[in-house]
Amino acid sequence: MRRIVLATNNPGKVREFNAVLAGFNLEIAPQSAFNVPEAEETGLTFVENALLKARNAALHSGLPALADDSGLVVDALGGAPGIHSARYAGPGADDRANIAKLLAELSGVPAERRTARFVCALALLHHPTDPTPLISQASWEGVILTELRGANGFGYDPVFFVPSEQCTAAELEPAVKNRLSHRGRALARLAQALALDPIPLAAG
Ligand code: ITT
Repeated sequence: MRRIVLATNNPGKVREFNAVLAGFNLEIAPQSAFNVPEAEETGLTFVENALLKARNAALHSGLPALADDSGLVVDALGGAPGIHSARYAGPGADDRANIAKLLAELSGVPAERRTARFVCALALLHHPTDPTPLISQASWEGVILTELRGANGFGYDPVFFVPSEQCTAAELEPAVKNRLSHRGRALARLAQALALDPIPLAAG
């Protein structure tokens, strides 16, 4: 069994990764097990920040590392909150505060202009100085509602309406969200890249 460290401190992401990766031949170690310090997310793109987080976790754990950088891109806000989604309402902001700020910024914007997408970039580094990481990215289209609906998921899920399902991401069963979502589909692409990868992940 190949062992990798999952480079995230977000419990919502951990739940989704563990559910999707359960079918892979991988043993997933949380980065909390290695006291990995917070990575400085200085990149300007999701991909750059995913690489920074994976490199930081690989360095401090000695294991191959998988990181996710993700966020919500809202057309009427010029792409905000984007790479700043986790702390949109300020340092230490929680999901409620971030959603409240999002709805305030969109106040008065009509339904047809409330289009948005979740974006997820994944980076898998074989080791900290790996010059050939595996990268995948996917997005998920939706519309931002004016009020919260549903209790599943995390982050902006309660205001992210999914047209194909006629409900919010927070009203979807977790398995359905993982099949449709930016993260679920980026992971499926990463699995394809991993299957073709000539570089072995070190056996744990
Ligand atoms: P790590 O860096 O430790 O992984 P984080 O939450 O700080 O955790 P990001 O910088 O990638 O991670 O921020 C992603 C934010 O985007 C996340 O906190 C949510 O607010 C939002 N987000 C990402 N995926 C989401 C999803 O599936 N559903 C709802 N919100 C999501």
